[in-house]
Amino acid sequence: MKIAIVCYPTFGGSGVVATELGLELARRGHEIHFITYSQPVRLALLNPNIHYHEVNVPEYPLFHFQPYELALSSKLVDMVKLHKIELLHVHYAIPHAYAGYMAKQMLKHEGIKIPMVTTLHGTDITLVGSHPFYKPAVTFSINKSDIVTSVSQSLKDETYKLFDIKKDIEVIPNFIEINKPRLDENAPCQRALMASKEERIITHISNFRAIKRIPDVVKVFNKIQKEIPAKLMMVGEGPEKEKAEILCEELGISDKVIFFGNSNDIDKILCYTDLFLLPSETESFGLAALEAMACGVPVISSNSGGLPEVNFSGISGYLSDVGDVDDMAKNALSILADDEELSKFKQNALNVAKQFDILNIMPLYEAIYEKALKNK
Ligand code: GMT
Repeated sequence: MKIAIVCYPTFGGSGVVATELGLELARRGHEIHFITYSQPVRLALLNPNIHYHEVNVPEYPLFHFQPYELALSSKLVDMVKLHKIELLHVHYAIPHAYAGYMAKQMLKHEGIKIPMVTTLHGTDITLVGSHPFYKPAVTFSINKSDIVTSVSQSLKDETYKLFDIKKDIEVIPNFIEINKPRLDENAPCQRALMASKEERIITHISNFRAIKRIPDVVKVFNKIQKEIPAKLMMVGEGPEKEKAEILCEELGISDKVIFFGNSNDIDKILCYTDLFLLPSETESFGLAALEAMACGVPVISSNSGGLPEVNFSGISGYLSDVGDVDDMAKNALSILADDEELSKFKQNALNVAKQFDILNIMPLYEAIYEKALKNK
C-alpha cells in the first residue's frame, strides 16, 4: 500500500507512535510518505520505502497566525497526486484530521477518492480538542474520517463522552518493538557512570508539562531517597522543568537528581534504570511507561486514563490515585528495597510489555487499512 502519515514530528508520544508505525510498515514493504513540518525525531531515512515531504508555511507579515492547515492540505493533495498515495493516516485530530478532510474534498473534485484513518492520541481529545473553540471542528473531522482508532479503551470512552461521535472507534493500543537491539554492541550499559552499586536508579521521562505532575515525581523520589540510597534521572524538556529544579534545591536533593534535557538515548538511560515514575494527571495510554517496561523496568504510575491498560498493578508495577505521593513512595520502596522483589517486577514488566509487541499490533493497522480501501 502507498500510505501518507501525518503527525507532529516532535518528542511527543503521538509523533513517536506514528514514526515507529511508518518504519515498521516500510519494513513490511509498504510505501510510506511522512508529511509534516519537519523531519520526525525518530525517523531515519534508511529504507527506500520511506519518504519525507516537508510542509512549508511561508511567513506573511499580514497574518497574525500562519495558515498551517491550508499548507498541509495543499501538500497532501500534491503528494497524493504525485506519488499515487492510496490512503491517509493522520495522527492527532487537531488539525490533522481537519486538514486531511479538506484534502479529501479537493481530491474528490479531481475524481480521486482516498480514505482517511484518524488515530486519536489523547490531548487532542481530553485537553485541547474538547475546548469550545475547537470542539465543532474536531467533532466534524472525526465524524468525517473513514476509520477512527484510539490508543486505549479509556480514550475511546472519553471521546464518546466529550463529543457527539457517530462513528465506531476501534481501539488499537500503542506498541513497542520488543526485539530491537537497544544498546550498541560496543557500548554496554553504563550504569557505573551514573550511580554507585548500592544506589537504586529511578527515572522519569516526559515533556514536563503540568499534566505530568512533575512535582509529584520529585516528592516521591524524595521519600524514596530518605529510606534507601537512590538517584533520579529526569529526562525531557518543558515548562515544569525549572520548577522541578527549584523543588530539588529546596528539598536538598539536587546532588541526587540529574536533569538530562531531551534525549535520543532513551534506551541507554532505561538500561540502568530500576524503576520508572509516571504520576500523570492523566495519560490516554502512557507510551513512556511501555518503553520502560520493554527495557524490563517496573512502573509506579497514577491510575488515571489508559494507564491501567498498560501498567498492571502488582505485576508490572503499581497504580495509585493521582497525587497520592505517599502511596507511590510506599509501593516504590516495596519493589526497590529487596533485590528478589525487584528482579521479579523487572521480569514481569518485560512480560507485560511483550503483549504490546509491534508484531502483535501491526496486523491490526494493516487490517483497518485494507478495510478503509475496500470501503472507499
Ligand atoms: O502527553 C504527551 O507526552 C504527549 C502526547 C502526544 O500527543 O503526543 O501523548 C499522548 O499520546 C501518546 C501516544 O499515543 C500517549 O502515550 C500519551 O499517553 C498521550 N498523552 C496524554 O494523554 C496526556
